[in-house]
Amino acid sequence: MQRLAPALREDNVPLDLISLIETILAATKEISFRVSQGHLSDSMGSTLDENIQGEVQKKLDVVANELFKDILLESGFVKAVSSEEEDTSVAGDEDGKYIVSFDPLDGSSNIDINSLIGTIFSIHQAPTDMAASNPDMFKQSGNHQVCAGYVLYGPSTTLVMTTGSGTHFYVLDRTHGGYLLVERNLQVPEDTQEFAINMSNQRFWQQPMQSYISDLLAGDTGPRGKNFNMRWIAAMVGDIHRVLTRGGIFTYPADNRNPEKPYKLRLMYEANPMSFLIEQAGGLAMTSQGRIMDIAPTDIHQRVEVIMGSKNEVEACLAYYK
Ligand code: AFP
Repeated sequence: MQRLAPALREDNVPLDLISLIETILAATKEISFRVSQGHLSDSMGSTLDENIQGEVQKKLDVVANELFKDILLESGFVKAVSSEEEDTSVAGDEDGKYIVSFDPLDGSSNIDINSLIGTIFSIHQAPTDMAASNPDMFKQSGNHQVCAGYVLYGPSTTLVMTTGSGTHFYVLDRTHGGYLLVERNLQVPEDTQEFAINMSNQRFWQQPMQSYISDLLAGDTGPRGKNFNMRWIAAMVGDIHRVLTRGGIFTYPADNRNPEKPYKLRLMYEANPMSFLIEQAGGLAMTSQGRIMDIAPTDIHQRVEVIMGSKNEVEACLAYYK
C-alpha cells in the first residue's frame, strides 16, 4: 500500500501543500489517540498534555481546536485559520501561502456516547494583497479550494481527501504511524435507496422537502416505486463517509424552527469541503438553488442548505423544488 506523500506526489500536489497536509494530519493522529482513550484521556494523559498546559480537563472539541490552531499557525505555511470554535479568523504567518478552515471535532454531541466524530478541513490559497488579520481572505467560494478532507475517528481512523484529482481513501496504520492509501478515486454510486435526514424536523421543512421525503417513505407502492432505508449518525463526517462508500443522499434542508436561522450546517468547514469530496467522487453537492461550491461567502460562519450524494437521487430531490 502506498504512503501518503508518494500518493500526493503522483497527483502533482506541490511540496509545500504536501507539507501542510502532513501538518494537519499530525494533529489528527494526536486527536485519534485522545479519542480512543475515551473517558480515560483526562486521567491518563498524552502528548497533548505538554502542548496545552494545564488544560487536560477541557472538552475534547476545545482541545482539538487548540491543537489544530497551534500546529497550523506554527507551521509557517499558513497565513490564517478559521475554525468552528473561533469567533473570527486567527492570523498566522504574513508570508504563509495558504489559509485553512476547519471543524476540529464535527459531531461533538457524539463524543459522550463513544460514537462517530471527525475533523473536517478545507484549504485555499492565501490572497497576497490582504493582511493575515483580515478575515475577508476567507470569502472565497468552494470552487477555489486546493484541498479538502476529513478524518473519521471510528473503529479505524480514516482519511478521505481530495486535491482536485479524485477523492482518495486512506487508513491510519498504527504500526508505523502514518496514513496508507487503500482506495484511489472513490465513486459515489449514481443511484441509491438510502437517505439521511433528521426526521424529527419534518414539520419545519419547506413543502418541496416534505413531498420528496413523503414519496421516499411511500416505498415500492409510492411514486418512486422502490423502498428506501434511512440512516442518521448526527455527525456529517459519518453520514458523508457512508455516502462516499456505498451511495445515498444526505440533506440538511432549510427549516422554519427559527426564522433567524433557516439552515444548520456551516458553509466553510462543513458544506464546502464535503462538496469538493462528493463532486470529485462523481456525486452532486447542491442547495435547492444551485451548486454549493458556487456560493460567494459573506461570513466565515455562514450556514447553508445541503443536499448532496448520489447524482440521480439529488436530481430527483431537486426536481421537487422546480
Ligand atoms: P455538532 O458538532 O454540534 O454535534 O453538530 C453536528 C452537525 O453540524 C453535523 O455534523 C450533523 O450532520 C448535524 O449537525 C446533526 O444535526 P442534528 O443535531 O439536527 O441531528
